Amino acid sequence: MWPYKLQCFDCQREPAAVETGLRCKTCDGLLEVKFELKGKKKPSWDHRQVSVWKYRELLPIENEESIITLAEGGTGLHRCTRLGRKLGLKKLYVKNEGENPTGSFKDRGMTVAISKAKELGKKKVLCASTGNTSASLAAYSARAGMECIVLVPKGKVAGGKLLQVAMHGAKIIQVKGDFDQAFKTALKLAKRRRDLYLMNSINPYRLEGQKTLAFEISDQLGSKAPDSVILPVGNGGNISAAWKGFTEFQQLSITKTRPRMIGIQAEKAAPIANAVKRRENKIRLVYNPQTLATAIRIGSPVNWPKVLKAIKESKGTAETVTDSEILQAQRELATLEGIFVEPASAASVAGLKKLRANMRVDASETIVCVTTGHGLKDPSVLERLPKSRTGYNLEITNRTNLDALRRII
Ligand code: AN7
Repeated sequence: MWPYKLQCFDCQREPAAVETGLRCKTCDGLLEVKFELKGKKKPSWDHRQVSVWKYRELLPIENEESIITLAEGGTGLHRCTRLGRKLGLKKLYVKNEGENPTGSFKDRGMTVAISKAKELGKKKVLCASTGNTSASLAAYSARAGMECIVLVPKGKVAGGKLLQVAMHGAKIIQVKGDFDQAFKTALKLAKRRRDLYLMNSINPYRLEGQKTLAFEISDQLGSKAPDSVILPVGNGGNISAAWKGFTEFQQLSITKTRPRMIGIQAEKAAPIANAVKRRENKIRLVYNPQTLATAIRIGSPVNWPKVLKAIKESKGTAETVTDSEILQAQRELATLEGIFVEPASAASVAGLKKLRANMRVDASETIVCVTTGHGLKDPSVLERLPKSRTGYNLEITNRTNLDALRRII
């Protein structure tokens, strides 16, 4: 690990004794890990396999013995020629984060944050979640031998995710309300109970793990940053972490350029995309956010200042998509490319389609859509598939012959 400091994202102060704090003591701003990269050269890591810990010099863990890992990162960057042709794009890639150990991008951040928790001597970890964060935390805390408590919005978490949390033995608290209320409760709890360490993306160490998404994309493209990166946005941790990653690679002269960062939200849960569209530098909270992409059903995203800065600095943009656009993109990616992602993840592809239709991305651009979670996380989508996709009935009797299938095959 290279030396780093914890710093306030807003007032740039270095608050004292912040190792366990989650906000700046002076101005209540978000915290950020800062590595001093001036004059530094790329570490000699080319011989290491692509993974989160390949980049350990740029991760804030002091002792290698503290590392808790399930082999995260190293996910595929898949060239998508069939989908690309349909959208009139020459160089379209999907970075499929569903290939991580618990099936979502959250594992990148969790391996780093749980390792930090261990370094800090924490025994109990806590998060509020729309599903994936809790599934990931439940797995990593089990691996670390720590107690885990998760707060989830009752009845609004996809079945696969809830199964994961239950299987790993975390304590599940079902909150009557949505994610934003669950998160508020978790924040209060973490303030009151110092023995509980909050692992949401307000935790700056988690975002350090998540920035490796940008490192891997650049490495997989041969030390080149793409022109545009498109991600689904909920709390905004991932898009801001990816921007930090692209920035650090440019500072180390590994890449020459940085991509446009493009965030996609569901139409009725879009505080950040709406602020970008209105050219406002603050968000307006969305009360009672709605979308079938439950992972990004968030109206009060904690990382919004980081997201708006990333989009502005990168000359990026944001867009909204409807639930039916999301479902259609999910099916297209699955049928054209063999990549099965959960609805929230398909929002990035749905957003790309919309931007392309409005000529806001060029045919020759190198574009990376990040798909954040595996399709098996949310089996409820089966009920929304057209009948033609869910099969035909065949009764087998003594007299059945293959002619019965002639109409279909
Ligand atoms: C599949 O699990 O917030 O913008 O509590 O599960 O970094 O919040 C999940 C978020 C995108 C949004 N795609 O990422 C949680 C949670 C999937 C997700 C996002 C989430 P951020």
